[in-house]
Amino acid sequence: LDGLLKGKFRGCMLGTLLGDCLGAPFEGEPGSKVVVQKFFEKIDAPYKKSPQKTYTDDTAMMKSIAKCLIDKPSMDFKYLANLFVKEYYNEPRRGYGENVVQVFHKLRSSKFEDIYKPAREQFHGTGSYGNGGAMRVAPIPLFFNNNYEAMIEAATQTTRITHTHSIGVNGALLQAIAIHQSLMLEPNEKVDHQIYTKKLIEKMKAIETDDIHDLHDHTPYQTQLKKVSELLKLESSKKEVTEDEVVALLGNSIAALHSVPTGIYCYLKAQNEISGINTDNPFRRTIQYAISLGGDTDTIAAMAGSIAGAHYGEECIGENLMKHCEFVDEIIEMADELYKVTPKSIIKC
Ligand code: R7I
Ligand code: MG
Ligand code: MG
Ligand code: MG
Repeated sequence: LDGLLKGKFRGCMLGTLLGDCLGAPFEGEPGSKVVVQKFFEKIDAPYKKSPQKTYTDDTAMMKSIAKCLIDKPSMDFKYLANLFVKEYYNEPRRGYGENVVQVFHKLRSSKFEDIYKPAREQFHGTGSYGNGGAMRVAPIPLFFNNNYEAMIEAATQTTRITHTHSIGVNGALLQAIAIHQSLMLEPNEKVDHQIYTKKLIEKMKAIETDDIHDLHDHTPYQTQLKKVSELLKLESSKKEVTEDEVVALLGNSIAALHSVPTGIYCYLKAQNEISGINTDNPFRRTIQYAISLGGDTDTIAAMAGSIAGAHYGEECIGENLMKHCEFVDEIIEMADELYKVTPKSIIKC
């Protein structure tokens, strides 16, 4: 059991890294199954030498969350704000969101006096609804796998350093909950997508309680998850759903509402074969399909990849794909360190 959970920590964090590195070259593109299949055929082959893909802000910020938990397992959010800012100023060209950099500037110039104030001021005081909170959250459900309430609290506070809009925060919570749910599964077990989405909807019911004043729908994530569930149900009755239909229904943008449920859909759909995606490996199928949707490819693949990695574990992540990504060894080391400081769990896999 010990080894199993350790492999799931690695799988989950590598899922973020690989989705990010392999998705980044396609970010902002319209999406094409054929082009992405060719790309994966090229890199998922032995002895293939090609330049490594670099990671972006998604992984950069996930690293900071993991480091914070490793250095301060009691969770020090001011320390985390410092790590985000330090990481950004060390390597500002990692493709950060256009507006989040203002938060880093303000945090630094205010000497971290109120770590939540700069994020609150974003977008004329509404806060950001971008997917930046969700994309980096993976270490939180790993570390708090044994304490759901603490996971929710920590995921909320880590997100609020940059994103205070309820859509931004609740997107990060949904992503954390999905990882947590998949961590509990047997690696070879196929999960029933109707039960899986129903559980997510129930948990979001407890979260989407406050009035969201600038939206007509006060339970937007539950609405999105119902669409995910309907799509998967349709497909089990052998209906083909095209990428265009998925994007039109669920979205593929940098908005958390239009990317977090999409990532969950990619993970669940990719448990089974997908036409035009030629691989037997469900981890590769997950990120390859996510990238085929176009749009915010690095982030949707990173989110879907971390859920898939939490389910299948590192065994499922192919050597060939890893060889094409920067920072793999460092992420494995971090996952192991995080595992070491994680309170011993009673998790049932
Ligand atoms: O959410 P964030 O960290 O960006 C993450 C994305 C991922 O795709 C990464 O891979 C990287 O490419 O960026 O950064 P933010 O700047 O807070 O939000 C991202 C974008 O979402 C903003 O630049 C806006 O375009 C949009 N956005 C909003 N637009 C209008 N009103 C976010 N919140 C709002 C809003 O309230
Ligand atoms: Mg990115
Ligand atoms: Mg971008
Ligand atoms: Mg992105």
